[in-house]
Amino acid sequence: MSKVDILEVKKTILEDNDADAEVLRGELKEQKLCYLNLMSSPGSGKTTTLLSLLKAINHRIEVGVMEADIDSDVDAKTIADAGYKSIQLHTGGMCHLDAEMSRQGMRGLGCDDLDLVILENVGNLVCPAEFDTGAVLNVVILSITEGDDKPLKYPLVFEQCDAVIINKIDALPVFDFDFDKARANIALRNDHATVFPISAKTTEGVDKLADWIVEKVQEWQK
Ligand SMILES: Nc1nc2c(ncn2[C@@H]2O[C@H](COP(=O)(O)OP(=O)(O)O)[C@@H](O)[C@H]2O)c(=O)[nH]1
Ligand SMILES: [Mg+2]
Repeated sequence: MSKVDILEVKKTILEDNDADAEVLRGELKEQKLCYLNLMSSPGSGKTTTLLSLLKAINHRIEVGVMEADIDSDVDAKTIADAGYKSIQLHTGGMCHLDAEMSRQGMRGLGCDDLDLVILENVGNLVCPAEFDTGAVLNVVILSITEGDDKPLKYPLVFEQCDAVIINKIDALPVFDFDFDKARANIALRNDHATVFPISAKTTEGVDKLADWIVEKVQEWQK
């Protein structure tokens, strides 16, 4: 197993995280570095999706991963074992990251050689949505094992995202997940989010998601 750096990130002392998030986006634009915040409930497949996605991106752009958790370094090791740059961020018990914690994480990761940093945010559909990380792209995973009604129950995270990944479609035969209902529930919250049905396990649908991300990163770098 790879050895990875673990960084204890400290919450901002600034009162206005929203303003700091705008400052961070400006810094990233100057550096031609894109930042994607990946959010979902625990176990919906963030790490597995990242592994499939990084393979599908296939170094068309260079990507580094920040794994945020309250404890452990298993996810950062999984990404490093697959041959990608990663760092584990510990949040000191907090269930989200803010813009300053993101900035500290990027410094620890080292981004000079990167086009994109992906944050695997703390598994939670509530807290992460309440704090702007400074991300350029916000993406939510809804796995079919969670049910098609989650956009109704957790509005904010679905309102703020640019894309919704519907993961674990390989398990559709054994769950009563209704795609039309899920799309309608997402549309109620957000009429511009692109929906990507995928299986991180079989990699079905992952190429389309990878192409969308590469395109968005190249747009940001223009
Ligand atoms: N069947 C199936 N299982 C998946 C898929 N994606 C993830 N899993 C499984 O779901 C569990 C949690 O996945 P993980 O990536 O660790 O989720 P995370 O906590 O959101 O990072 C693991 O047992 C994965 O193997 C998928 O597309 N299909
Ligand atoms: Mg994970």
